[in-house]
Amino acid sequence: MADALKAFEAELESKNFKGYWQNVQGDVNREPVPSFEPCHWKGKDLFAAMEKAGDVVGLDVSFRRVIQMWNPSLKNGTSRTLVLNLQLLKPGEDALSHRHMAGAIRFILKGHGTRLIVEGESFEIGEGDFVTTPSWTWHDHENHGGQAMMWLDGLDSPLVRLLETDFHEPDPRRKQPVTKPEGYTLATMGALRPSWVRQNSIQPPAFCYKWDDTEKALSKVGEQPGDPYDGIVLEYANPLTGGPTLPTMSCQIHMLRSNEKTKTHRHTSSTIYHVWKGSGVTTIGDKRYEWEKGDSFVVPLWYHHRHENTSKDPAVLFVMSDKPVMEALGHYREDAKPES
Ligand code: GTQ
Ligand code: FE2
Repeated sequence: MADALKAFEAELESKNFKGYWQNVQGDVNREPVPSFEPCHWKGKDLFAAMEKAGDVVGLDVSFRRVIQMWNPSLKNGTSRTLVLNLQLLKPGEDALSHRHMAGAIRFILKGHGTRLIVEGESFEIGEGDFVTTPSWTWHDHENHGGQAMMWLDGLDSPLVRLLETDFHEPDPRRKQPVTKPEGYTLATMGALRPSWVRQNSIQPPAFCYKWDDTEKALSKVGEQPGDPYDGIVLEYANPLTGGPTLPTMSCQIHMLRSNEKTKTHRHTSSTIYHVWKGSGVTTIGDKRYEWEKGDSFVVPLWYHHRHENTSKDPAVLFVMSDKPVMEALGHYREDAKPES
């Protein structure tokens, strides 16, 4: 009998068929089992490494001077879908223009005087500013100031790699011309919009969210109860639709107030955190991760997690997650851990 089945399976295989009983779908799990693990990157190590990179890695060697928060439980990337990088651009440097399928965001950590040029608009950026370069937008960076600039890059390139849909085009012009007036997008794609300009319904416009505004918003909502699992949360919304930052990622600022402790939950989206201010502890699964300014960490999907601000000052975290992907596919689920 067993021999007959084996022979049958061989026959199926020879014709490019597979029986469902041949373990096609592997072990069936009753709930998500992530294949990658939490990870914590120390800011001290990251910035020391980047200082070295500034000495030994020129833009002739590397198109962008970038160090990845590599999750060693993955071949590449920070989570299954997203990657968090640190980029350094030294005074006088130009990072040449290109565009790619991967959507990207920048969160500026250090310095001022650099310009990010996206789709013909030049954005002057400073610490705490947040800029999007949505999928397939031309982007180059130039540091004509006297200060080294460092920012976080968040990209959905691991997801693009999974989907194998990457297009990637170096700009034949090397640098793109600035064709839009200063402040163009802010003035036309916020609450006031020219009626004749047609908008892309999937990709948001490239947009710059200034830290001053973020800080103001934080102070306006800082006394409210906030979210029981994340504290105070501000999302960098698509200015046209109010939807997520990019179709593939939601970026947010979280604030945990003095000694605030959140409740425990889990969800089918994975989240990457970078500590912008303050210090605290995040429990992921059964492990505690003590973090401080400059650190990054990742919470894979379906891991229980909770946060605690262990200091008297507010803790502010820059956060990105793939929740929009899960929501668009109908895969988003969330559940609270019953209090013990
Ligand atoms: O600045 O264009 O961190 O293309 C990775 C890929 C930054 C960029 C990254 C990129 C860029
Ligand atoms: Fe890029």
